Amino acid sequence: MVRHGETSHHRVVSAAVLVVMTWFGCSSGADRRPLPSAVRIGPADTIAELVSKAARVVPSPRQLRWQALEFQAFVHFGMNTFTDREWGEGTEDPRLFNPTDLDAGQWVEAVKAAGIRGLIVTAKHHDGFCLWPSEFTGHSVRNSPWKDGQGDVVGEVAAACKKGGLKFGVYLSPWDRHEPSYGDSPRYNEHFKNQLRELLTHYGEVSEVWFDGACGEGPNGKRQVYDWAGYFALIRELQPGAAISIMGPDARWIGNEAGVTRESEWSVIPVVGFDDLPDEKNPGGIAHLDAQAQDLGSMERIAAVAKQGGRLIWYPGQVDVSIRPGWFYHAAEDDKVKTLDQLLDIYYTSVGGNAQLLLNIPPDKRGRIHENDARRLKELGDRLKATFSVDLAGKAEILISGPGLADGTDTQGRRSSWTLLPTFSWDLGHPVRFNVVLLNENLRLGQQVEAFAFDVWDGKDWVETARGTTVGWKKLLRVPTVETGKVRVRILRARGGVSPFMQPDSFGLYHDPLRLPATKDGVKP
Ligand code: FUL
Repeated sequence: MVRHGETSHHRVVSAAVLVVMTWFGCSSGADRRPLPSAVRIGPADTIAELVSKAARVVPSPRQLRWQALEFQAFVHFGMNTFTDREWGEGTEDPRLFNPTDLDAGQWVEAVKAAGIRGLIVTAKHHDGFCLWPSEFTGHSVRNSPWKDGQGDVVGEVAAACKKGGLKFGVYLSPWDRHEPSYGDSPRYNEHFKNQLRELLTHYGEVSEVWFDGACGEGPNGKRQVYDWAGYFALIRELQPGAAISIMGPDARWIGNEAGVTRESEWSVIPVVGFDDLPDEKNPGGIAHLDAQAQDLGSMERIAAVAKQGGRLIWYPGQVDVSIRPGWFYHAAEDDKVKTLDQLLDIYYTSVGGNAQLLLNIPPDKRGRIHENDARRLKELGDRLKATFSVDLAGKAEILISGPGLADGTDTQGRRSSWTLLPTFSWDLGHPVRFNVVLLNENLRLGQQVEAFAFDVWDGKDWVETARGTTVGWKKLLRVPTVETGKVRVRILRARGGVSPFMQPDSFGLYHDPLRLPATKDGVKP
């Protein structure tokens, strides 16, 4: 539990602070039970009760570690790299897999240059070809000419990640177009768990297991009933630290493959149904939700789900997007690598929009990240470093005011709970020139902010420069370049005891030296 006031790198000065701290204390820790990562909601809950339940849901320690990674690399590599396809049939000859110069160390260095902290490799894609010498199929590197069948791509990648200080994760496609037992549900589930066991026991620490939801079997295709609960339990047993993403309980798909986040990304998500509340021993099954819906977590949405009966879970978003049009390498796309501006837009709206960014960079037939992609990754990393290495807010003094503004009514006037809406002001001591603002919430106390405004002092008055909705793990605002000695954030709507900006690194001002002044994207909510 954060002890307010002690951990802040900003000096707190205000008479009002005592009031606010008392309120923080009441709202977050009055009863000393740990905050839950899931709660039930039902038709009997009033709006005020739903608001207070939503305010109390927090991430598991595993989810918090996952969120802190912020930016990971996805690496699609396999049979498709050699057949120039996106989805293989499962009938490809393993002898086609033959990288001439595979260098996992080069992958790691290339992605680290962008500031990436973890890497997830496609150990098996839908075609069933395994990048490790699985004992449970012949459809693998073992029957390829690469290293005379003695090679292990997964092993080389895991070792390179360890050496380079990157977290290591695996993508294992549940849909398998090669495996003969696929469709014979119990047999395939056994097979799949055997493969999972290999991946989770032979390669050291695995930080994430990524389960894809795609299945292209048509109406006459094979029908496999996946044993999700069994897969999850095995992962919890063998790699308790690993997050299970997408078809899994720890992180949800953002809903598109274009790198687009919602304006309001909530990590507290209502899902229909009273399935067992997941916990560490019982990760439960799949949470059924429409990951593509525009509104996943507003109070309106929570109220609608409560009417049917359900639960609120902590379920943060992950943005998977490729640096090229395809997920796998195609020489024809060498000049279609996303531009630096496109990548920056994606970075600011995902990492800076309460989501994790999983950027796919597909190695080529040599088994290396192509020069064009590597160059772009380096440009991205350099630009982010130039922007974020100095926090211009430094040791600014923080002033908290406005706790008397106690009105928790939402825009439709439907909310009856009382929410205190503070204003946080920073006196920078001297004029500072910046064009990026960083805000974050202490997620250990849940996600609270529903709307805020950012103002700068122009010497005479406060001028509103940006407005936003959710904050969550991190909100990055790109604002027009401005020079000022005072800034403030007004919380306009919140669910519970908001405690943003009270910890180290929870507020920052930065200057992107290469941003053109007053561009169209000047103010990004
Ligand atoms: C999709 C797959 O079908 C694509 O091939 C790719 O792996 C992407 C990340 O997920 O569902």
